[in-house]
Amino acid sequence: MKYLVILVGMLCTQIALAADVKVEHAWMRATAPGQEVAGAFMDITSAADARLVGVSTPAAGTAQLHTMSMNGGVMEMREMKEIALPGHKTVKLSPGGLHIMLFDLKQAMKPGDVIPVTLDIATSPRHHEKVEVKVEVRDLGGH
Ligand SMILES: [Cu+2]
Repeated sequence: MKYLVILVGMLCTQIALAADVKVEHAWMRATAPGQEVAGAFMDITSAADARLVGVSTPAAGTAQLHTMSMNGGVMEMREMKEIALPGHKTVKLSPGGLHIMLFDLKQAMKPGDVIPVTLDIATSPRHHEKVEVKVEVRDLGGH
């Protein structure tokens, strides 16, 4: 079923030249001293079927797309090659689910900081759009 959805999405995006992607509520938690890995979260809505295929930021050495799920009572995280963005549907990257994982953070993330993150979104097999997102660092008192 998942493959069918992806295939249909690819057919549809042939005619969509601009994805018109909206990103809202982009945030991450403030980091603890010495913490070099953190998740980033946001709501992504694309006007047309598209795929999030990459992410980068000057604030981290590496950024990956991740998914999290329960497996035999244990939370498991794994890297995704891409995240489908069905047209007119808001895809939520959130704690415990899909997320962006930042590795090798260059500096401590303090509440109020704003981290620039670039999303690489494929709107068709040949067309990519770079979407600049400002990720707000929040203190949720979790440390
Ligand atoms: Cu992760």
